[in-house]
Amino acid sequence: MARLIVVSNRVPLPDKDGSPPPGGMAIALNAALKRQDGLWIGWSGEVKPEEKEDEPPRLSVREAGGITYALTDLAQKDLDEYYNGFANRVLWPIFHCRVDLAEYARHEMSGYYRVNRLFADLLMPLLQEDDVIWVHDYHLIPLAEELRKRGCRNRIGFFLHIPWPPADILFTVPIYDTLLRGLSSYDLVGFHTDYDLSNFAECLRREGCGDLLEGGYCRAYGRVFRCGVFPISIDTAEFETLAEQSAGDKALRMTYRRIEGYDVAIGVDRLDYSKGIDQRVEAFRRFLHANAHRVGKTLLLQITPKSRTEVPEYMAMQKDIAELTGRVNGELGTIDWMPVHYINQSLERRELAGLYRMARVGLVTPLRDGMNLVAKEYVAAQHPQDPGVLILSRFAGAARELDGAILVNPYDPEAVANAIERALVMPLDARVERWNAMMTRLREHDVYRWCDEFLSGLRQA
Ligand code: ADQ
Repeated sequence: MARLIVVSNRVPLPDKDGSPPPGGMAIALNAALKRQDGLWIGWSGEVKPEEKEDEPPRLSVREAGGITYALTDLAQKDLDEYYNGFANRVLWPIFHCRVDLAEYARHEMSGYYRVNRLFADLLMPLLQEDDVIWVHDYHLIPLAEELRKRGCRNRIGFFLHIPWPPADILFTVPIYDTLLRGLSSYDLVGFHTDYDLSNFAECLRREGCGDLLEGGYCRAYGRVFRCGVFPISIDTAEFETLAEQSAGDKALRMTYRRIEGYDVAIGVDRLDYSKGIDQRVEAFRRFLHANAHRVGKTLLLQITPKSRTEVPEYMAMQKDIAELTGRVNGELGTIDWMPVHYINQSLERRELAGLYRMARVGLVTPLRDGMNLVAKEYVAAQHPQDPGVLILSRFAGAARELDGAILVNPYDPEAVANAIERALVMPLDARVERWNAMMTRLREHDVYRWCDEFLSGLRQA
């Protein structure tokens, strides 16, 4: 079997005993890499010391659990321009349809291409003839083109973890055509949903540079390559087991005792404007106003680790959400009850699974999301005989699959407020029926299947 090379901005390293870090995607990719004598290459997470900035980039290579990891440090300037700059202040907001938040700077765009060239330079000498390369996410769109320029003829696949935007939105990126052309150097380009794929095809058509062909192929910039829909998923069985175990875990029960007895709605998201956290808190406030009998009996548990703290929009958002939750708690809370529990912490997966299971409502209301794995984790963690109800934004990729959820428009706080009440009064048989439909899908389409389908698509490309 050909060797597999995974390239991503960050590389989830195994722990001291060689087990992969928690998280469905890392576990599935690790399994595939182990089978295929794999190599995972990316940024080490470390900044190059200033005195070494002019030295040529180097890879530090090590092996763990049958996989080779090749990591490079990046200079502060690279990080500022490529990661915090073009990737997270242009591509992330625009691909999430937040043109208003995008700040385009030419030097950052050059930094983005410079780091992609650096990755190509580092990878080229490691390549063997039959290696299959799988590139992940918006940080590395130009990588295949850079590898091709250096003579690489290997199969290269690309998977986009975030949504692909509609044409008029993409066209606000001043170098959108360079990005589109970059993707045409891959052999397979994968998206989460059919909406993303059709947005991509529309961009090519509008630009007059390509279109979809029969049988999952695409022609663009004179090259034919495969394009497909590969909805990412979770390790469903693992989450079911973790949630079951949490019921008998005494230490966890102690942690929960303060919220036991309340009807809990749970939100779990990285701190990011795409996740719609402030709109969700506002919807919860309106729900309490509209349903006086729920006051003192229901609470929103919002678990939100900070992310991308170097990007100014993220710092501002942290402050806004903290202020909003404070206002709602001040307005509606009493000495013995707080409506919103807002926690900026990262939790262990077993803790998350236990909290999902005790929450009667999973409130997953991003303004836009490539997939949203929290929605799938919430479903997998439910008790089969007494499942909670998932309220899901229609703008999350997961809404294309999880048809047992109550779908909502996250921009409409009254609709979300009504959905919370509907979820809380939903009879058991309706909850079980909805949950069964979603769980059947998640058991069949777990993260291992996602990984296998992408790799077999790439082999056929
Ligand atoms: P994210 O934007 O990070 O991922 P998501 O898919 O929801 O979003 O995944 C978040 C993961 O982080 C989940 O596994 C969740 O359990 C975990 N997590 C969140 N808060 C946590 C906390 N407080 N403690 C511990 N773990 C926490 C990007 C895209 C998504 C896409 C994924 C995968 O933005 O749309 O679904 O990649 O492709």
